[in-house]
Amino acid sequence: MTRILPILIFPEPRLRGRAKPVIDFNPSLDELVATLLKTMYAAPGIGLAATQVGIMQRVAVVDLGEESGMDKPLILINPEITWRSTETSSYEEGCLSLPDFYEPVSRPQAIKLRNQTSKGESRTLNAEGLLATCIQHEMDHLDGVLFIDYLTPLKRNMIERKLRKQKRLAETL
Ligand code: GNR
Ligand code: NI
Repeated sequence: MTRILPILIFPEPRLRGRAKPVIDFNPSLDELVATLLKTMYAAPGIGLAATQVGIMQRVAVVDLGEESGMDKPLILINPEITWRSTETSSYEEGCLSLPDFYEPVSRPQAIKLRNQTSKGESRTLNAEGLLATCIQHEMDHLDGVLFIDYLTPLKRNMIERKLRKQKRLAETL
Protein backbone atom coordinates (compact mmCIF):
# COMPACT_ATOMS: atom_id res chain seq x y z
CA MET A 1 0.00 0.00 0.00
CA THR A 2 1.40 3.35 -1.05
CA ARG A 3 1.18 6.15 1.47
CA ILE A 4 1.41 9.91 1.28
CA LEU A 5 4.19 11.13 3.57
CA PRO A 6 4.29 14.52 5.28
CA ILE A 7 6.63 16.99 3.58
CA LEU A 8 9.28 18.54 5.82
CA ILE A 9 9.12 22.33 6.04
CA PHE A 10 12.03 24.75 6.65
CA PRO A 11 13.57 25.03 9.28
CA GLU A 12 14.02 21.29 9.55
CA PRO A 13 17.57 19.94 10.02
CA ARG A 14 16.99 16.91 7.77
CA LEU A 15 16.48 19.25 4.78
CA ARG A 16 20.15 20.21 5.17
CA GLY A 17 21.42 16.61 5.24
CA ARG A 18 23.21 14.85 2.40
CA ALA A 19 21.37 11.85 0.93
CA LYS A 20 23.27 8.56 0.43
CA PRO A 21 23.60 6.83 -2.93
CA VAL A 22 21.21 3.94 -3.57
CA ILE A 23 23.22 0.72 -3.57
CA ASP A 24 20.49 -1.93 -3.10
CA PHE A 25 18.28 -2.04 -6.17
CA ASN A 26 15.60 -4.18 -4.55
CA PRO A 27 11.78 -3.95 -4.86
CA SER A 28 11.57 -1.57 -1.88
CA LEU A 29 13.08 1.05 -4.18
CA ASP A 30 9.96 0.87 -6.39
CA GLU A 31 7.91 1.32 -3.21
CA LEU A 32 9.87 4.47 -2.34
CA VAL A 33 9.39 5.83 -5.89
CA ALA A 34 5.63 5.13 -5.71
CA THR A 35 5.44 6.92 -2.35
CA LEU A 36 7.32 9.96 -3.71
CA LEU A 37 5.06 10.13 -6.78
CA LYS A 38 1.88 9.87 -4.71
CA THR A 39 3.14 12.51 -2.26
CA MET A 40 4.20 14.85 -5.12
CA TYR A 41 0.84 14.57 -6.94
CA ALA A 42 -1.11 15.06 -3.70
CA ALA A 43 0.84 18.19 -2.72
CA PRO A 44 0.63 19.09 -5.67
CA GLY A 45 4.14 19.79 -6.96
CA ILE A 46 6.15 19.24 -10.14
CA GLY A 47 9.03 17.55 -8.31
CA LEU A 48 9.89 15.90 -4.99
CA ALA A 49 13.14 14.64 -3.51
CA ALA A 50 13.27 11.83 -0.92
CA THR A 51 15.05 14.27 1.41
CA GLN A 52 11.82 16.28 1.64
CA VAL A 53 10.06 13.35 3.30
CA GLY A 54 13.05 12.57 5.53
CA ILE A 55 14.33 9.60 3.51
CA MET A 56 18.03 10.27 2.99
CA GLN A 57 18.53 8.36 -0.26
CA ARG A 58 19.46 9.83 -3.66
CA VAL A 59 16.01 9.45 -5.22
CA ALA A 60 13.70 12.13 -6.63
CA VAL A 61 10.76 12.40 -9.02
CA VAL A 62 9.76 15.10 -11.53
CA ASP A 63 6.53 15.51 -13.49
CA LEU A 64 5.88 18.78 -15.30
CA GLY A 65 2.46 17.52 -16.42
CA GLU A 66 0.94 16.49 -19.71
CA GLU A 67 0.81 20.07 -21.04
CA SER A 68 4.61 20.11 -21.02
CA GLY A 69 4.66 17.10 -23.34
CA MET A 70 5.87 14.74 -20.60
CA ASP A 71 3.98 11.46 -20.96
CA LYS A 72 5.34 9.93 -17.76
CA PRO A 73 7.14 11.09 -14.63
CA LEU A 74 10.91 11.20 -14.55
CA ILE A 75 12.46 9.00 -11.85
CA LEU A 76 15.88 10.14 -10.67
CA ILE A 77 18.07 7.57 -8.88
CA ASN A 78 21.71 8.48 -8.12
CA PRO A 79 21.53 11.28 -10.73
CA GLU A 80 24.81 12.98 -11.72
CA ILE A 81 25.17 16.02 -13.94
CA THR A 82 27.86 15.33 -16.56
CA TRP A 83 27.53 18.61 -18.51
CA ARG A 84 26.05 22.06 -17.89
CA SER A 85 25.45 24.74 -20.53
CA THR A 86 27.19 28.06 -19.96
CA GLU A 87 23.92 29.68 -20.99
CA THR A 88 21.64 30.17 -18.02
CA SER A 89 17.92 30.71 -17.68
CA SER A 90 15.86 32.11 -14.86
CA TYR A 91 12.57 30.67 -13.55
CA GLU A 92 10.36 31.64 -10.65
CA GLU A 93 11.07 28.75 -8.30
CA GLY A 94 8.90 27.48 -5.51
CA CYS A 95 9.49 24.62 -3.10
CA LEU A 96 7.10 22.44 -1.13
CA SER A 97 9.52 22.78 1.82
CA LEU A 98 9.33 26.62 1.61
CA PRO A 99 5.58 27.01 1.10
CA ASP A 100 4.20 30.17 -0.55
CA PHE A 101 7.54 31.77 -1.49
CA TYR A 102 8.48 32.19 -5.15
CA GLU A 103 11.64 33.86 -6.41
CA PRO A 104 13.55 33.82 -9.69
CA VAL A 105 16.63 31.59 -9.70
CA SER A 106 19.21 31.47 -12.48
CA ARG A 107 20.66 28.04 -13.39
CA PRO A 108 22.31 26.39 -16.43
CA GLN A 109 19.68 26.35 -19.20
CA ALA A 110 20.57 22.80 -20.34
CA ILE A 111 22.21 19.78 -18.68
CA LYS A 112 23.30 16.24 -19.47
CA LEU A 113 22.71 13.70 -16.79
CA ARG A 114 23.69 10.19 -15.78
CA ASN A 115 20.85 8.39 -14.02
CA GLN A 116 19.93 4.87 -12.92
CA THR A 117 16.75 2.84 -13.30
CA SER A 118 15.15 1.12 -10.32
CA LYS A 119 16.89 -2.05 -11.59
CA GLY A 120 20.26 -0.30 -11.35
CA GLU A 121 20.83 0.15 -15.09
CA SER A 122 22.67 3.31 -16.18
CA ARG A 123 20.90 5.81 -18.44
CA THR A 124 21.77 9.19 -19.87
CA LEU A 125 19.36 12.07 -20.26
CA ASN A 126 19.39 15.56 -21.79
CA ALA A 127 17.18 18.26 -20.33
CA GLU A 128 16.63 21.96 -20.94
CA GLY A 129 14.37 24.77 -19.82
CA LEU A 130 11.97 24.15 -16.94
CA LEU A 131 12.80 20.42 -16.89
CA ALA A 132 16.51 21.20 -16.44
CA THR A 133 15.65 23.68 -13.69
CA CYS A 134 13.43 21.22 -11.88
CA ILE A 135 16.02 18.40 -12.09
CA GLN A 136 18.69 20.75 -10.66
CA HIS A 137 16.29 21.87 -7.90
CA GLU A 138 15.64 18.22 -6.92
CA MET A 139 19.32 17.27 -7.10
CA ASP A 140 20.11 20.22 -4.82
CA HIS A 141 17.71 18.77 -2.22
CA LEU A 142 19.76 15.54 -2.23
CA ASP A 143 22.77 17.67 -1.17
CA GLY A 144 20.86 19.69 1.43
CA VAL A 145 20.64 22.78 -0.80
CA LEU A 146 17.47 24.91 -1.05
CA PHE A 147 16.64 27.53 -3.70
CA ILE A 148 16.81 30.31 -1.09
CA ASP A 149 20.58 29.62 -0.93
CA TYR A 150 20.84 31.36 -4.34
CA LEU A 151 19.00 34.53 -3.32
CA THR A 152 20.48 37.74 -1.98
CA PRO A 153 21.06 37.59 1.81
CA LEU A 154 18.27 40.15 2.22
CA LYS A 155 15.62 38.06 0.43
CA ARG A 156 16.86 34.81 1.94
CA ASN A 157 16.80 36.19 5.51
CA MET A 158 13.31 37.57 5.03
CA ILE A 159 11.96 34.18 3.88
CA GLU A 160 13.83 32.29 6.65
CA ARG A 161 12.53 34.68 9.29
CA LYS A 162 8.91 34.33 8.13
CA LEU A 163 9.11 30.52 8.05
CA ARG A 164 10.72 30.35 11.53
CA LYS A 165 7.96 32.57 12.85
CA GLN A 166 5.28 30.38 11.23
CA LYS A 167 6.81 27.31 12.87
CA ARG A 168 6.84 29.02 16.30
CA LEU A 169 3.18 29.99 15.87
CA ALA A 170 2.25 26.45 14.84
CA GLU A 171 3.96 25.07 17.96
CA THR A 172 2.00 27.32 20.33
CA LEU A 173 -1.38 26.15 18.93
O1 GNR B 1 6.36 22.27 -7.24
C1 GNR B 1 7.47 22.79 -7.47
N1 GNR B 1 7.57 23.77 -8.40
C2 GNR B 1 8.77 24.27 -8.87
C3 GNR B 1 8.74 25.42 -9.64
C4 GNR B 1 9.90 25.94 -10.17
C5 GNR B 1 11.10 25.31 -9.94
C6 GNR B 1 11.15 24.15 -9.16
C7 GNR B 1 9.99 23.62 -8.65
S1 GNR B 1 10.04 22.18 -7.71
C8 GNR B 1 8.65 22.38 -6.69
C9 GNR B 1 8.40 21.14 -5.85
C10 GNR B 1 9.57 20.94 -4.91
O2 GNR B 1 9.73 21.55 -3.89
N2 GNR B 1 10.48 20.07 -5.28
O3 GNR B 1 11.57 19.87 -4.52
NI1 NI C 1 11.90 21.78 -3.50
